[in-house]
Amino acid sequence: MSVDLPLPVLTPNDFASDQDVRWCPGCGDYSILAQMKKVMPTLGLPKEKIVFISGIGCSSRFPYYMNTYGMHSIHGRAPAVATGLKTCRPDLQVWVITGDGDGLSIGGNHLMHAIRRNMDLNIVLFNNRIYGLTKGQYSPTSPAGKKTKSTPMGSIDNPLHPLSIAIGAEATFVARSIDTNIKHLAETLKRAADHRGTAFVEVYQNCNVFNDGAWNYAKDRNTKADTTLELEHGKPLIFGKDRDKGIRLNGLEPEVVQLGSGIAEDDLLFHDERSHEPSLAYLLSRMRYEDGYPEPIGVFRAVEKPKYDDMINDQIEEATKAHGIGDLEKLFNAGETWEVE
Ligand SMILES: Cc1ncc(C[n+]2csc(CCOP(=O)(O)OP(=O)(O)O)c2C)c(N)n1
Ligand code: SF4
Repeated sequence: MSVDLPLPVLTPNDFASDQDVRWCPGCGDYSILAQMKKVMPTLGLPKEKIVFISGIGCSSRFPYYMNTYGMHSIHGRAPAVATGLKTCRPDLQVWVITGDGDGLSIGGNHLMHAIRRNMDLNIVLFNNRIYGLTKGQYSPTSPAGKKTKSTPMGSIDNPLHPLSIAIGAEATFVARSIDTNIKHLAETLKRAADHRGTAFVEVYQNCNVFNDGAWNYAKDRNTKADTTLELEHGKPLIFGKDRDKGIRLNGLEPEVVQLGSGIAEDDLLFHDERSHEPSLAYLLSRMRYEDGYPEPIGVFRAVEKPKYDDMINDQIEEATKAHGIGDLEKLFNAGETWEVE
């Protein structure tokens, strides 16, 4: 007979591993780790039900530092490993930790398919717009013109924008936060954890050694009210130090407008994170500081859709009912087989 014992009350410290953290002092990764440890005890899960799976990169050292199950896998393949695990063990909460290089370069294909399947995974992409671990080559999110050791004359690649990719693949939960905005970051991670289906979170993360200040415009206390816009479901898109600016739709383009001069709140675009049509969320993902827009932070999209892990396990159950439990050895040797000598 098994008895369900009440869960022990856990604290952030219970989620700290005994490993020495090897990130450079001042790296934004520390803050993401601290917020993750803070969020974990609020999930009501025992530690052994939580798994962190990463690829390769500084960010991908993350699982070592969490006192949960974890796997530092191979470059770009964390979504594939996580997909296998979550399918076989739907009772686990599975997190994927990746970087802009790991997730969008070598792992782009894997990331896209995990997202479009709506696996119940929480994917956190640490975006520092550089390859940190390999000492500062440009990454898929580096801006055009970026000078690095691998692009001494400036990058001529068009950068990828992680949230546009995720929304393009119709992710059911899409959010952005910033390493230094710790309250917002914790709330965003918590919402991702609570979402059923793929939750994709981009975190603006500073690499103070190889790309220091990449996100300063969005962090500087003097400018951030004008360069970012906090999304709130059902609310108009308003921003600015005096909350006197907004975003209006002009045809198919977002337009920055000044409130008051004949323009009222009702004229603005209202945020609807629950819209099943992803076009407006995509439009938000295209608002960039360099094009004169405030960059949205918060939840862009949060919709319900059937989950891949549920559907595949339903199919397995149905097939087992119809045909009995399969025998892999028998299957391998079924039909026409031959031996190569
Ligand atoms: C198959 C393979 N190709 C290339 C590398 C080299 N490599 C290691 S980490 C990395 C990029 C990591 O960048 P990012 O995901 O942005 O992580 P960060 O270190 O910035 O956190 C590369 C190219 C590797 N380890 N394995
Ligand atoms: S190289 Fe950059 S991303 Fe890597 S640990 Fe150092 S500061 Fe962080």
